Amino acid sequence: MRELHEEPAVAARTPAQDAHPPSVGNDIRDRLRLHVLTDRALSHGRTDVEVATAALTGGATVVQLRGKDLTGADLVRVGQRLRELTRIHGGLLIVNDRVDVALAVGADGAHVGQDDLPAPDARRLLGPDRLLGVSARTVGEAVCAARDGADYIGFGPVFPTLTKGDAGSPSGLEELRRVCAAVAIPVVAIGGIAAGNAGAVIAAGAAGVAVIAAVVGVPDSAAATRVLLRAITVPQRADDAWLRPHVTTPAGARGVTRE
Ligand code: TZP
Repeated sequence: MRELHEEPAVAARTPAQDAHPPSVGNDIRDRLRLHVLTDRALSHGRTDVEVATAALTGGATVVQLRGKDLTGADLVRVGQRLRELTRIHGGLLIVNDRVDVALAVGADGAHVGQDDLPAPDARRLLGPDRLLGVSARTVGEAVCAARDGADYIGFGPVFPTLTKGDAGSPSGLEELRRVCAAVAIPVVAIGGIAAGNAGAVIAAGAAGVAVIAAVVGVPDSAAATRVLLRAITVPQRADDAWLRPHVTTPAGARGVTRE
Protein backbone atom coordinates (compact mmCIF):
# COMPACT_ATOMS: atom_id res chain seq x y z
CA MET A 1 0.00 0.00 0.00
CA ARG A 2 1.29 3.46 -0.86
CA GLU A 3 2.38 5.63 2.04
CA LEU A 4 0.40 8.75 2.87
CA HIS A 5 3.25 11.09 1.97
CA GLU A 6 3.31 9.56 -1.51
CA GLU A 7 -0.18 10.80 -2.39
CA PRO A 8 0.07 11.90 -6.02
CA ALA A 9 -0.40 15.53 -6.93
CA VAL A 10 -4.01 16.45 -7.67
CA ALA A 11 -4.36 16.62 -11.44
CA ALA A 12 -5.65 19.87 -12.91
CA ARG A 13 -9.22 19.75 -14.07
CA THR A 14 -9.71 19.61 -17.82
CA PRO A 15 -12.08 22.05 -19.56
CA ALA A 16 -14.45 19.16 -20.28
CA GLN A 17 -14.76 18.60 -16.56
CA ASP A 18 -15.62 22.20 -15.80
CA ALA A 19 -19.35 21.64 -15.74
CA HIS A 20 -20.65 19.91 -12.65
CA PRO A 21 -21.91 16.38 -13.13
CA PRO A 22 -25.61 16.46 -14.05
CA SER A 23 -26.59 15.31 -10.59
CA VAL A 24 -25.02 18.34 -8.89
CA GLY A 25 -27.29 21.32 -8.63
CA ASN A 26 -27.71 24.01 -6.06
CA ASP A 27 -30.31 21.94 -4.27
CA ILE A 28 -28.78 20.23 -1.25
CA ARG A 29 -30.69 17.02 -2.03
CA ASP A 30 -28.98 16.88 -5.41
CA ARG A 31 -25.61 17.60 -3.91
CA LEU A 32 -26.04 14.72 -1.45
CA ARG A 33 -26.89 12.29 -4.23
CA LEU A 34 -23.85 10.03 -4.32
CA HIS A 35 -21.41 9.74 -1.41
CA VAL A 36 -18.25 7.72 -1.71
CA LEU A 37 -16.57 6.90 1.60
CA THR A 38 -12.84 6.32 1.66
CA ASP A 39 -11.57 2.97 2.90
CA ARG A 40 -7.92 2.03 2.49
CA ALA A 41 -8.49 -1.60 3.32
CA LEU A 42 -10.65 -2.06 0.23
CA SER A 43 -8.93 0.21 -2.24
CA HIS A 44 -6.67 -2.30 -4.05
CA GLY A 45 -3.53 -0.45 -2.93
CA ARG A 46 -4.68 2.89 -4.26
CA THR A 47 -4.51 5.98 -2.05
CA ASP A 48 -7.62 7.78 -0.86
CA VAL A 49 -6.80 10.63 -3.25
CA GLU A 50 -6.56 8.26 -6.22
CA VAL A 51 -9.88 6.61 -5.39
CA ALA A 52 -11.55 9.95 -4.73
CA THR A 53 -10.26 11.31 -8.05
CA ALA A 54 -11.82 8.37 -9.87
CA ALA A 55 -15.09 8.67 -7.95
CA LEU A 56 -15.40 12.42 -8.59
CA THR A 57 -14.56 11.90 -12.25
CA GLY A 58 -17.36 9.35 -12.39
CA GLY A 59 -19.83 11.81 -10.86
CA ALA A 60 -19.70 11.32 -7.08
CA THR A 61 -21.16 14.40 -5.44
CA VAL A 62 -19.64 13.85 -1.99
CA VAL A 63 -16.36 12.38 -0.78
CA GLN A 64 -16.45 11.37 2.84
CA LEU A 65 -13.06 11.00 4.48
CA ARG A 66 -13.26 7.99 6.74
CA GLY A 67 -10.06 6.77 8.32
CA LYS A 68 -10.68 5.11 11.64
CA ASP A 69 -7.08 3.86 11.78
CA LEU A 70 -5.45 7.14 10.71
CA THR A 71 -3.88 9.60 13.13
CA GLY A 72 -5.20 13.14 13.34
CA ALA A 73 -2.12 14.35 11.48
CA ASP A 74 -2.66 11.86 8.65
CA LEU A 75 -6.35 12.72 8.43
CA VAL A 76 -5.53 16.41 8.09
CA ARG A 77 -2.89 15.70 5.43
CA VAL A 78 -5.25 13.55 3.34
CA GLY A 79 -8.17 15.85 4.09
CA GLN A 80 -6.28 18.84 2.67
CA ARG A 81 -5.69 16.95 -0.58
CA LEU A 82 -9.31 15.89 -0.75
CA ARG A 83 -10.39 19.47 -0.08
CA GLU A 84 -8.42 20.64 -3.08
CA LEU A 85 -9.75 17.80 -5.22
CA THR A 86 -13.42 18.22 -4.30
CA ARG A 87 -13.18 21.96 -4.99
CA ILE A 88 -11.79 21.28 -8.46
CA HIS A 89 -14.60 18.84 -9.23
CA GLY A 90 -17.41 20.78 -7.57
CA GLY A 91 -18.01 18.04 -5.01
CA LEU A 92 -18.55 18.25 -1.26
CA LEU A 93 -16.03 17.07 1.32
CA ILE A 94 -17.37 15.62 4.53
CA VAL A 95 -15.24 14.21 7.33
CA ASN A 96 -16.48 11.20 9.24
CA ASP A 97 -16.49 11.37 13.06
CA ARG A 98 -13.86 14.10 13.38
CA VAL A 99 -15.40 17.55 13.61
CA ASP A 100 -11.97 18.92 14.51
CA VAL A 101 -10.46 17.57 11.29
CA ALA A 102 -13.41 18.88 9.28
CA LEU A 103 -12.75 22.37 10.65
CA ALA A 104 -8.98 22.08 10.23
CA VAL A 105 -9.19 21.27 6.52
CA GLY A 106 -12.13 23.57 5.73
CA ALA A 107 -14.42 20.67 4.81
CA ASP A 108 -18.04 21.28 3.84
CA GLY A 109 -19.18 19.32 6.84
CA ALA A 110 -18.84 16.41 9.22
CA HIS A 111 -20.74 13.22 9.75
CA VAL A 112 -21.21 11.78 13.25
CA GLY A 113 -22.52 8.44 14.48
CA GLN A 114 -24.70 7.80 17.49
CA ASP A 115 -21.60 7.08 19.62
CA ASP A 116 -19.56 10.05 18.37
CA LEU A 117 -19.77 13.67 19.39
CA PRO A 118 -23.46 14.36 20.15
CA ALA A 119 -25.23 16.15 17.31
CA PRO A 120 -25.97 19.38 19.25
CA ASP A 121 -22.28 19.69 20.15
CA ALA A 122 -21.18 18.91 16.61
CA ARG A 123 -23.58 21.54 15.32
CA ARG A 124 -22.26 24.12 17.79
CA LEU A 125 -18.67 23.46 16.74
CA LEU A 126 -19.44 23.39 13.01
CA GLY A 127 -21.51 26.55 13.09
CA PRO A 128 -24.57 27.13 10.95
CA ASP A 129 -22.88 27.04 7.54
CA ARG A 130 -21.26 23.62 7.46
CA LEU A 131 -23.20 20.45 6.87
CA LEU A 132 -23.89 18.05 9.70
CA GLY A 133 -24.79 14.46 8.86
CA VAL A 134 -25.92 12.11 11.60
CA SER A 135 -26.16 8.32 11.40
CA ALA A 136 -29.46 6.78 12.43
CA ARG A 137 -30.68 3.19 12.53
CA THR A 138 -34.27 3.85 13.58
CA VAL A 139 -37.06 6.37 12.99
CA GLY A 140 -36.58 7.62 16.57
CA GLU A 141 -32.88 8.31 16.08
CA ALA A 142 -33.56 10.07 12.80
CA VAL A 143 -36.22 12.32 14.33
CA CYS A 144 -33.89 13.22 17.24
CA ALA A 145 -31.01 13.95 14.86
CA ALA A 146 -33.19 16.26 12.78
CA ARG A 147 -34.32 18.05 15.96
CA ASP A 148 -30.69 18.35 17.11
CA GLY A 149 -29.58 20.21 14.02
CA ALA A 150 -28.62 17.56 11.45
CA ASP A 151 -28.75 18.64 7.82
CA TYR A 152 -29.13 15.08 6.64
CA ILE A 153 -29.54 11.58 8.02
CA GLY A 154 -27.25 8.71 7.11
CA PHE A 155 -29.56 5.72 7.41
CA GLY A 156 -28.44 2.12 7.40
CA PRO A 157 -27.37 -0.49 6.90
CA VAL A 158 -30.27 -0.90 4.52
CA PHE A 159 -28.86 -4.12 3.04
CA PRO A 160 -26.31 -6.63 4.37
CA THR A 161 -22.75 -5.33 4.28
CA LEU A 162 -19.38 -6.93 4.83
CA THR A 163 -17.61 -3.58 5.03
CA LYS A 164 -18.59 -2.53 8.55
CA GLY A 165 -18.47 -5.40 11.02
CA ASP A 166 -20.51 -3.64 13.71
CA ALA A 167 -23.14 -2.19 11.38
CA GLY A 168 -25.90 -4.36 12.80
CA SER A 169 -28.65 -6.16 10.96
CA PRO A 170 -30.02 -4.60 7.80
CA SER A 171 -33.15 -2.51 8.15
CA GLY A 172 -34.56 -3.09 4.66
CA LEU A 173 -36.43 -0.76 2.36
CA GLU A 174 -39.63 -0.54 4.44
CA GLU A 175 -37.83 0.99 7.43
CA LEU A 176 -35.99 3.32 5.06
CA ARG A 177 -39.35 4.42 3.68
CA ARG A 178 -40.61 5.11 7.21
CA VAL A 179 -37.53 7.17 8.07
CA CYS A 180 -37.80 9.21 4.87
CA ALA A 181 -41.44 9.92 5.67
CA ALA A 182 -40.66 10.87 9.28
CA VAL A 183 -38.09 13.61 8.71
CA ALA A 184 -38.07 16.67 6.50
CA ILE A 185 -34.31 16.64 5.98
CA PRO A 186 -32.68 14.49 3.27
CA VAL A 187 -31.96 10.85 4.05
CA VAL A 188 -28.85 9.23 2.58
CA ALA A 189 -29.04 5.44 2.56
CA ILE A 190 -25.98 3.31 3.28
CA GLY A 191 -25.07 -0.34 3.60
CA GLY A 192 -24.78 -2.91 0.83
CA ILE A 193 -25.83 -0.47 -1.85
CA ALA A 194 -24.78 -1.19 -5.42
CA ALA A 195 -26.09 -0.46 -8.91
CA GLY A 196 -28.65 -3.25 -8.71
CA ASN A 197 -30.48 -1.99 -5.62
CA ALA A 198 -29.72 1.76 -5.62
CA GLY A 199 -32.77 2.66 -7.69
CA ALA A 200 -35.06 0.98 -5.14
CA VAL A 201 -33.43 3.03 -2.38
CA ILE A 202 -34.18 6.27 -4.21
CA ALA A 203 -37.70 5.07 -4.95
CA ALA A 204 -38.15 4.54 -1.19
CA GLY A 205 -37.54 8.26 -0.69
CA ALA A 206 -33.80 8.55 -0.08
CA ALA A 207 -32.16 11.70 -1.42
CA GLY A 208 -28.96 9.81 -2.06
CA VAL A 209 -26.82 6.78 -1.44
CA ALA A 210 -23.47 6.31 0.30
CA VAL A 211 -21.21 3.48 -0.74
CA ILE A 212 -17.85 1.93 -0.04
CA ALA A 213 -17.45 -1.51 -1.62
CA ALA A 214 -19.38 -0.69 -4.80
CA VAL A 215 -16.88 2.04 -5.72
CA VAL A 216 -13.78 1.74 -3.54
CA GLY A 217 -13.68 -2.04 -3.71
CA VAL A 218 -13.53 -2.33 -7.49
CA PRO A 219 -10.55 -1.61 -9.75
CA ASP A 220 -12.35 0.88 -12.02
CA SER A 221 -13.92 3.23 -9.49
CA ALA A 222 -14.81 5.88 -12.07
CA ALA A 223 -16.81 3.44 -14.20
CA ALA A 224 -18.50 1.98 -11.13
CA THR A 225 -19.50 5.48 -9.99
CA ARG A 226 -20.96 6.26 -13.41
CA VAL A 227 -23.06 3.11 -13.34
CA LEU A 228 -24.32 3.92 -9.83
CA LEU A 229 -25.12 7.47 -10.79
CA ARG A 230 -27.17 6.24 -13.72
CA ALA A 231 -29.03 3.87 -11.41
CA ILE A 232 -30.08 6.67 -9.05
CA THR A 233 -30.74 9.42 -11.55
CA VAL A 234 -34.37 9.89 -12.44
CA PRO A 235 -34.53 9.43 -16.19
CA GLN A 236 -35.20 12.64 -18.08
CA ARG A 237 -37.80 12.04 -20.76
CA ALA A 238 -36.57 13.03 -24.18
CA ASP A 239 -40.12 14.09 -25.05
CA ASP A 240 -40.76 16.15 -21.92
CA ALA A 241 -41.59 19.29 -23.87
CA TRP A 242 -45.21 18.96 -22.77
CA LEU A 243 -44.09 19.63 -19.21
CA ARG A 244 -42.62 22.99 -20.12
CA PRO A 245 -44.61 26.21 -20.22
CA HIS A 246 -46.36 26.85 -23.51
CA VAL A 247 -46.54 30.35 -24.91
CA THR A 248 -48.98 31.70 -27.41
CA THR A 249 -47.08 32.61 -30.52
CA PRO A 250 -47.98 33.93 -33.92
CA ALA A 251 -49.00 31.28 -36.43
CA GLY A 252 -46.03 29.41 -37.80
CA ALA A 253 -43.77 30.11 -34.86
CA ARG A 254 -42.76 27.33 -32.43
CA GLY A 255 -45.23 26.98 -29.61
CA VAL A 256 -42.94 25.45 -27.00
CA THR A 257 -40.30 27.38 -25.14
CA ARG A 258 -37.02 25.58 -24.66
CA GLU A 259 -34.66 27.46 -22.48
N1 TZP B 1 -22.40 2.50 8.00
C1 TZP B 1 -23.42 1.66 7.90
S1 TZP B 1 -23.13 0.43 6.79
C2 TZP B 1 -21.61 1.07 6.42
C3 TZP B 1 -21.37 2.20 7.17
C4 TZP B 1 -20.15 3.03 7.16
C5 TZP B 1 -20.68 0.45 5.43
C6 TZP B 1 -21.14 0.64 4.03
O1 TZP B 1 -20.26 0.02 3.13
P1 TZP B 1 -20.75 -0.77 1.86
O2 TZP B 1 -19.49 -1.44 1.36
O3 TZP B 1 -21.23 0.25 0.87
O4 TZP B 1 -21.79 -1.74 2.28
